Amino acid sequence: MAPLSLLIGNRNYSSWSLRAWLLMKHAGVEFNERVVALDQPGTREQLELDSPSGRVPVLQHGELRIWDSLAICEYVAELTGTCWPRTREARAVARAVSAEMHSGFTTLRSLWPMNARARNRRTAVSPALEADIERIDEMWNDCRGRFGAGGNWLFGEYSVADAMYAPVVLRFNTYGARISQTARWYMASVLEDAPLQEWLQAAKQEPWIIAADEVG
Ligand SMILES: N[C@@H](CCC(=O)N[C@@H](CS)C(=O)NCC(=O)O)C(=O)O
Repeated sequence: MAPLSLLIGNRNYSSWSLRAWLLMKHAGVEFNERVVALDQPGTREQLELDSPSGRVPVLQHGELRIWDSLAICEYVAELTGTCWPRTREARAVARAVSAEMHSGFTTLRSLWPMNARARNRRTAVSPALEADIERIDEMWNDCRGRFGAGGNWLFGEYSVADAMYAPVVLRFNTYGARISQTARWYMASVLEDAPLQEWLQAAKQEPWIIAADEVG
């Protein structure tokens, strides 16, 4: 098989990169990674060379380029025959929660940007932000309650849904979201995850600061 190469943004700030990277780690596929520092002089030009959308992540496999986190997850799922729950009902719900993350929660994403190294940041919690937090809490409870029996993840075994919500766990951890006991328990599983820990260690070594994402 041709080598897989994943282009990612700064580990500290690039939540979409984290999703694709984590899923690939959990799927056990070998890949090279290349980092482009976001929000620097020259970033735009570099992204225009490497990414059809001008965004990261981008997975390169031979001549094929895939330039969206969820599409990368789907591709890796097809390559490995893993990454989605085994039963049809669980798989459908996992796809729905993953799609809801991919297309939504814009208030959470803008008011609480991912800042993996930051701790004890606090902001005002607007009703719209509270609604996003409540919806995610409700979803995690629903997935764990209906499908979580086989393991610590949303659908028991690790799936694309867990990769999609990992940056949300980091946000909740940074800004101190008030959430249910089940959601806190799920967050602990995510924060102890070895690949996530590897990402966080690397994020700590990065020299770049994106001022707009230093909130709270
Ligand atoms: N829908 C895309 C969103 C990708 C995205 O917005 N990536 C951000 C980084 S997390 C980016 O590349 N921004 C370009 C920039 O900051 O110049 C996906 O799921 O991959």
